[in-house]
Amino acid sequence: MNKFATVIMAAAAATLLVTACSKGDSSQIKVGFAQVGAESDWRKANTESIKGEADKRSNIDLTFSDAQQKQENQISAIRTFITKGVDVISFSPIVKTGFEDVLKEAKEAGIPVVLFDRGVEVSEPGLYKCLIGSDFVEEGRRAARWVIENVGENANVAELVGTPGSDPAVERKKGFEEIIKDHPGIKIIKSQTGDFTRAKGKEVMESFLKSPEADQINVLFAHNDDMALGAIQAIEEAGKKPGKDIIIVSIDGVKSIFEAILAGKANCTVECNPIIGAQLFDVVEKIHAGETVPERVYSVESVYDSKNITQEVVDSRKY
Ligand code: GYE
Repeated sequence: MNKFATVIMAAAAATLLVTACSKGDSSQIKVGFAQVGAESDWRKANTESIKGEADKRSNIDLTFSDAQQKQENQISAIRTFITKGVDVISFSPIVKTGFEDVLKEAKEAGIPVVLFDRGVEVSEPGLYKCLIGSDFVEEGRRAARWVIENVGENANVAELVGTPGSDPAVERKKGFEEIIKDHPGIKIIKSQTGDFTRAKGKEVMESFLKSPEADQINVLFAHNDDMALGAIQAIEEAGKKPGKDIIIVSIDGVKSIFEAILAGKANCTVECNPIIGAQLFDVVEKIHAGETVPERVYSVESVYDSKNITQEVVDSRKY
């Protein structure tokens, strides 16, 4: 073969490669993802991680749907994915129950499901391949241990609960209570949902601070940073000092709570990693290739407070 022909053939091969991998191509793995919504900084970072990772991988054709925190929207998005015949379905279940029927429909259609970030309660095994995400019970335990080590054996805790019935809200509460049950001086004296949002967190904290127990509250345990950030505003508006009069412990580890900790207005955040898009598509690719995947994949996380948060840590935080 002469040099010219070799160049032409190499160019043709390169074009083929590019075409074979371009988005919308039938050789790609079609993934339907049904997201919870955009309720928190954590969720926004998580969405970016999913979309960014899909963009990077030329073999992935992602259809992304936002359920705006409504389970019915999420279920109908999953049904649309089934009708479209995607290769893999993934979603972050808004709540733990109520997905059994649609999971069975996916199974009957032969479409594997990867649960992402949050788990579900189902009565039979085999309705999903894998759950990728954090250990929420452990996050709750870590928050409680921090309170015991840093506040001591006496604390009156106000709790801002996440979305009722959601995996992180149920399990974080469980983990926190599991640890404090052996410490009788630590009591949860107020507990209400703030639905994982800043606005609701503020509203509920305002009501806690107007209640007869207001002056007893010396610790706030918020199931996520956004609710804690809303509560900080409420505490300041009530003329108290967040981080001092009321010690604030929350979960996620978003940049804004790091800033609040540096400013002395919050005290501790238990990390919950939202940057798990790469883990998702690694699992998707394996399933598509017919490989077996573990039923549970955990994210790697730590605990942050004023001892390990510096300006550099804040500046390098991506979410
Ligand atoms: O903690 C919260 C978000 O499911 C882990 O959902 C996630 C939680 C996260 O809205 O901020």
